[in-house]
Amino acid sequence: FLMHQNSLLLLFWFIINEGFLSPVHLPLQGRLGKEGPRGLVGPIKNGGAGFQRVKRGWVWNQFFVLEEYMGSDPQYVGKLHTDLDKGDSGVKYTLSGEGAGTIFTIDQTTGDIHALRSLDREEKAYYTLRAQAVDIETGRPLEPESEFVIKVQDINDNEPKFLEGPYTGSVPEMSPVGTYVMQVTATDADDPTYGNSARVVYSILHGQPYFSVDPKTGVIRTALPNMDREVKELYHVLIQAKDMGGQLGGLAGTTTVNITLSDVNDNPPRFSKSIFHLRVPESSPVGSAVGRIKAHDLDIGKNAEVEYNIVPGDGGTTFDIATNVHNQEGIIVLKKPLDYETKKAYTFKVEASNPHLDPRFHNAGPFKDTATVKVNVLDVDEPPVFSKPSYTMDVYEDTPVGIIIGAVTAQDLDVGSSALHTSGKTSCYCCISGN
Ligand SMILES: *[C@@H]1O[C@H](CO)[C@@H](O)[C@H](O)[C@H]1NC(C)=O
Ligand SMILES: [Ca+2]
Ligand SMILES: [Ca+2]
Ligand SMILES: [Ca+2]
Ligand SMILES: [Ca+2]
Repeated sequence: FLMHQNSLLLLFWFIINEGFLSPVHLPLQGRLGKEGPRGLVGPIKNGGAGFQRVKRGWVWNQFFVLEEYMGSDPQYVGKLHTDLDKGDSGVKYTLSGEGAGTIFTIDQTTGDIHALRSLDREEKAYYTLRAQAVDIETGRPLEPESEFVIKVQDINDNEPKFLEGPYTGSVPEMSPVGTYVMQVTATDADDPTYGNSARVVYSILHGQPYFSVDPKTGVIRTALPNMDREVKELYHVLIQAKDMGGQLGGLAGTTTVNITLSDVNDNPPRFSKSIFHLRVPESSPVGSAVGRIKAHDLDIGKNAEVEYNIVPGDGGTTFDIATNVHNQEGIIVLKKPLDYETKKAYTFKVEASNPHLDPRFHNAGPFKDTATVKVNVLDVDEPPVFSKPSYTMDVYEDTPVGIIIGAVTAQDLDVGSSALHTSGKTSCYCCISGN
């Protein structure tokens, strides 16, 4: 309804401006008529009278026709007129150029121009035509042929459109209020040089209180402090662009903007428990992995990389710890041989920290976690061990069977159940037993 009222007002304005308020002899001169050089064609051609003669009636530059006109009758555009026309039908007006005869018709006698169909300014904003007035009897031109423009006058029939939408954007979590996220732009096909039909104002329909949009520029910024990726990572923001300067009655378009909070290192690694128990056989070789512990980090990527260290002291010298880069577990590695008979348990502290730190999050205390590792060494039923890996014995040839030629010694290292002897140490004598 408002749009129609607008159109009517415009129409009236033109009738008043182009018709009633113009000098009677210049009913067709457009608003821009004084500026264009064409306006001088008549007077100059007509000689020395110059600008005094400007009121002579064969001067115009621009007509206006309202776009998207829905009336049942052809829309009146304007009137050609020459002073040589005495109203006795002695003059014939003709039209040529863009749309002449198809879109625009002229009444040969009266010079009235009409538009036969509705026009779309967004498709074509100007039509350039030529007018001629000839003597109806002789066909002789009464005036020089004159070029003029019919301008299609804008109405607000296009809503702003986000041609590049939908959008995705990203901003670091924990950003201060007012941090730039991205810019969205809506385009309005209507005439930006006339009225407010293409004057776009942005607003946010969904996404408050987290984000805001600048009404003029479409720049989206954060509007809430301490937005935490580990709590909520993805936001769906709905932005509206409305023409008529955002006023009631304006046309609107919307776009969605998916905004992801990117990660910052605001979480230290945390052990799931304060004590880890490991049971390690005393026979484990040096360099082997004897246990795994895990500190979990809520962040992602680089910010979730965990570095493990054994806190110096106590039982720490027997073990080492390294990170499994695939799952960020701490792998406890045996650094020295274990011996159940010598030491049955070890206790040491392990620290988990991030190698990539963000100094903004250090004021809330140490950015790491510690846990205790208790290792129980398991006794292994070890076989007896010979005193030497090999023995050499010298024997004379012809030595008779059964003669002792030497002895080997083996020892059982286990405490308690000895397979050989209660002393734990046994010697055996060797002799030649056969051929
Ligand atoms: C925004 O997120 C929604 C839901 O996750 C998804 O369906 C849509 O495709 C996303 N839009 C863009 C532009 O990524
Ligand atoms: Ca249009
Ligand atoms: Ca328009
Ligand atoms: Ca518009
Ligand atoms: Ca984080």
